[in-house]
Amino acid sequence: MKLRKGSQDATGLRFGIVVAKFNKFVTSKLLSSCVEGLTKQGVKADDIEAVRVPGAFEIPLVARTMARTKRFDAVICLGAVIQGDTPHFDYISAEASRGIGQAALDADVPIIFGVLTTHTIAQAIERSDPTKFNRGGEAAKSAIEMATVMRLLRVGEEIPPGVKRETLNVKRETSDKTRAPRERK
Ligand code: INI
Repeated sequence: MKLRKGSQDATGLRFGIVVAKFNKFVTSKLLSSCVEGLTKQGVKADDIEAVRVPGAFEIPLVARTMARTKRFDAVICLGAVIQGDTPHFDYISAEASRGIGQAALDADVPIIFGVLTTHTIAQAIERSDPTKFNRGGEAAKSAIEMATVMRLLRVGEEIPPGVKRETLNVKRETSDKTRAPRERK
């Protein structure tokens, strides 16, 4: 059996983040822990681009748009949907999760679901706290793992079936040619 798995070495990887403004007291913590999680693993600050959106409902469209640019190895979605007295919570959380999953499949780029859906404010605070559940940091780890595993798989994709890797001049790592050019500043 050949077991393929990602790693936590994020050197040279680029990440997009979509973060909801709604419940900012929670999402700002998710954002800071997520960025810290990425940089700790070797991502350069210049290789992280974050976009704010009004609420979790707006996340999928922006995540899909970012992913489709192919400028990112993964896109991370951060938000906090907290249950209230009306069914609003159900609509927002269902649409955010469905839309984020669909966006990843449409764009063919990993998109990470770092949206908290909680019954109470206390639960949301606990989950965003870097000293407790640290969901922002967890989202960063998932993004790095998915980005690295997709790279491994994509190197295989470039080789036609039946052709041995050794007969080709293909390096193990994805070459820069397979990545979209960086934007000029
Ligand atoms: N957006 C959230 O991110 N979290 C919530 O808890 C929330 N609640 O409860 O209403 C919320 N609503 C806003 C929504 O995401 C949209 O921004 C709004 O409906 C405009 O489309």
